[in-house]
Amino acid sequence: MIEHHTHHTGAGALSRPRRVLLATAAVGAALTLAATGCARGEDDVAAGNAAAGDTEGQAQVLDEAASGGETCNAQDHGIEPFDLTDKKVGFSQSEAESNPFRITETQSIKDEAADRGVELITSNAQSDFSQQISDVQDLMSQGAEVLIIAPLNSDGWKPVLDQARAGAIPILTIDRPINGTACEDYVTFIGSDFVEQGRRAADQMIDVLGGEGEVAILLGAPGNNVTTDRTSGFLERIEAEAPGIEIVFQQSGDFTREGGQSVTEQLIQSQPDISGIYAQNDEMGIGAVTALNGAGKAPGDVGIVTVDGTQAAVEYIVDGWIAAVVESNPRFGPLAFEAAAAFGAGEDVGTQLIITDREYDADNAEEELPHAY
Ligand code: GZL
Repeated sequence: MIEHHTHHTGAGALSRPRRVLLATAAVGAALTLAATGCARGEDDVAAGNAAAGDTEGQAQVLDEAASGGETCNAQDHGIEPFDLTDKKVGFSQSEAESNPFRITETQSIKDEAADRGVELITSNAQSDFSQQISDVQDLMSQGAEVLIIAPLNSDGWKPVLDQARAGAIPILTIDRPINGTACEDYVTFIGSDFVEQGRRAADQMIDVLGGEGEVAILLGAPGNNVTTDRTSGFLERIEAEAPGIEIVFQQSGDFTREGGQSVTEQLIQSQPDISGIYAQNDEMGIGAVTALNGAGKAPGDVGIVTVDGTQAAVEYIVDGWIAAVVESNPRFGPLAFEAAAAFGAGEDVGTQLIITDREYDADNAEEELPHAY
């Protein structure tokens, strides 16, 4: 189902200073401490959150040091330069908007389009990949001339890529990448560093367990890089920093609350004294809390670390159920439209733009709760 959002050109569209999103050389910088293989301490968490700046729906801080890849411009891509405010933009959302990550992500796109006076049409594939392919084809047949896609899976996009290329329709991917060739199949990927999120979750798990114990992983949905990257970053850091921690269970909860709850119910049957649970998103972590509570566990009995940064999960830190949450920032609207506008104006745009993610734990959850979504 395609929704139509038309807005009058706001003054903001003309007065906005345009930052060219050039990929800078990924030299070491404060925000990529963990990338150099060393664990993050509390002051690194505080420094990272401070650098994330004001993130309630405002323009996201680009983690320039983590952003890499080549640059791309309209000429390289074989597309005539354009003024974005003259174009109809199509946005394809992947998962059902029951997850606050998806609700916030879609709202960020809609808000930025309205702010810039850009005509927007949107679709939601309700977590069905074949539906998302036909959604994007429908957006193009409804006249979308620029596409912003939050892909459910990273592979299987060839029919859409071919159709978009034939129609000189630039694609910007947010949230998860589409496997293809930058500046041919898509202009840029804008998202988090999911491997880094896994490393940061491991640092938090090591901290809460004191480096000792048995840990279960609630894996995300299969078939996309978020799950594989959040797993590889976590395992890499645990192996490097905490030989006393053993991973004794890994099962997918499909990134949903119901999935997290049912997998955790199975887990505590087989491992009643599990020390820690790494849930690869907040929704599964919240489901895990429901299961643990139902099994008579108390807050803090199990060290839970999750990824996303939703209000319910950060509130669970305040309540003592969850130990830490690594943010996965969904507010891609400002960066996506800034990249699309710069690309249309013929400017160079980085082909991999990494967004800065906050971190929440017992030391800062109450104070930083307003940044949660
Ligand atoms: C991350 C995004 C993930 C979120 C989950 O960019 O793709 O998918 O972390 C969501 O909440 O299901």
